[in-house]
Parts: sequence; C-alpha cells; structure tokens
Amino acid sequence: MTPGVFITFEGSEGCGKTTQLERLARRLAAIGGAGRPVLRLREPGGTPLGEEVRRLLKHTAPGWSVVPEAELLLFAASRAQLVREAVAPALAAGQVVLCDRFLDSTTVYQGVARRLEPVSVAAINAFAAGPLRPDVTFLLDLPAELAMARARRRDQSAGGTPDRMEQEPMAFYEQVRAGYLRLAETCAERFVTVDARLPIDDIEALIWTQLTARCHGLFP
Ligand code: T5A
Repeated sequence: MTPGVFITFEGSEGCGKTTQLERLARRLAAIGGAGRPVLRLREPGGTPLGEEVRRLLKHTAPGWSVVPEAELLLFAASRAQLVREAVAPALAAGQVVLCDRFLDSTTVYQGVARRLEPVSVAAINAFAAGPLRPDVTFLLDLPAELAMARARRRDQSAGGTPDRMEQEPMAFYEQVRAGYLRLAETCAERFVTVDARLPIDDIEALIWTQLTARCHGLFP
C-alpha cells in the first residue's frame, strides 16, 4: 500500500457510483479523514486536460465517428494526466483519493464490450497508469436494464439527454456487467462487489464496514 489510500468506484452507468463516492467523502469528512485530506476525482476528467477529453468522449460533435481504438487512447490520455498530476502526488502526501472509475473501466468497456484485443488494452492501461493500482475497488453491481433506467431518469430530471456512451444497445451494457463480475473474481484481493439494488443507506453502510475492515484501523 502507498502512504495514502486509493479507493475507486466501478460499475455500469447509473449504478450509483457518484452517489456512494459522495456519501463516503462525507463520512470521511465527518471524521476529519482520520487525519488525511480527502481528494475526489473522476474519470475521464479530474484535470483541466482530462475534463476536455471527457467532453470530447461524451459529447462528440454530431456526425463525428469515434473508432474504438481512438476511444481507448483518449481514455488513456485522460488517465495518464490524472495519475501524474493528481493521484500519485496525493497518495505520496498520504491523502485518501476517491476516484469515480479508473483503469478497470477501460478493461471492461473497451476490452470486453468494444471487443478490443485484451493484450493491447492491458498494455495501454499499464502505459497510462504505470504500476499504480487501487487499494480497494467497490463494484456496484446492477442488472443492465435497471442501471440504464436509473441513468435515464437522472438525465431526464436534470433536463439532459443521453450522452454518446449511453446510446449503445442493451447487449453492450450486459457485456459490461458480465465483464466487471469476471474482473472482480480475477482481482478478488482488491474488489468488493456490492449489490446495487439495495437502498442507498444500506450500500453506504456496507461500503464503510468493508473499508474499515480492509484498511486495518486507518479509519476508526
Ligand atoms: N468509460 C469510462 C469507458 O468506456 N472507459 C473508461 O476507461 C472510462 C474511465 C463515463 C462514461 O465513460 C465510459 C463509461 C461511461 O459510459 P460518466 O458520466 O462518468 O460516464 O458516467 P458514469 O460513470 O457512467 O456514471 P453515471 O453518472 O451515469 O452513474 P453513477 O454515478 O453510477 O450513478 P449515480 O450515483 O449518478 O446514480 C444514478 C441515479 O440513481 C440513483 C441516484 O439518485 C441517481 O438518480 N440511485 C439509486 N436509486 C435507487 N437505489 C440506489 N441504491 C441508488 N443509487 C443511486
């Protein structure tokens, strides 16, 4: 483990990552981060360059095509910047870093659902992130139909429309879900899979229990 603690949230669109990341940030703030500053980040994004890449990836101009290979490299560019500009310095300073998605998203979305060659995806992930891996990853697991329904409801109530990544056929999101569940089995030492159908408060409590158990007394 690095001097800091690196916690990531993964899962399909609408599964509740942002909600739980915010809840955890609030809990940590309430105990003063147990003496550690808490940094909240997201992918793609989290730096000025990354936020610009995010805009390109999510709100591509009408008529533009984005081939899967270009998509992979854009996500990797955002991550390379985020790791060196924000995550690594914060961890070196002993902070708690909470990140909404990280390299597991690429493994699953581009490597599984977009069907890019997994060896190439792994090599590009390694180039972008270097040896940095999360200490704990919370996977919020939800059936694809339910997750997309939540994402659509949230978009509608915010007056927005689905972005480019939210317009795939349902089979795409089913592959995303299956890909995450397989990955969580392969990397069982850092993944905690949570049933995202549970009420928000229950998930929050479960995440806190798991985190305090895994981080060996770092958080009271
Ligand atoms: N991507 C990303 C890649 O393809 N490759 C990559 O390498 C990376 C990094 C990012 C997109 O980019 C793709 C994946 C994505 O398609 P994004 O805007 O960051 O897109 O969006 P997402 O990460 O997909 O997250 P969303 O904002 O869509 O959903 P969240 O954060 O999972 O869900 P949240 O918390 O906003 O909740 C959605 C709604 O559900 C409710 C909330 O109140 C909200 O209204 N909710 C619940 N309702 C009932 N029960 C619960 N337990 C609930 N929890 C939340």
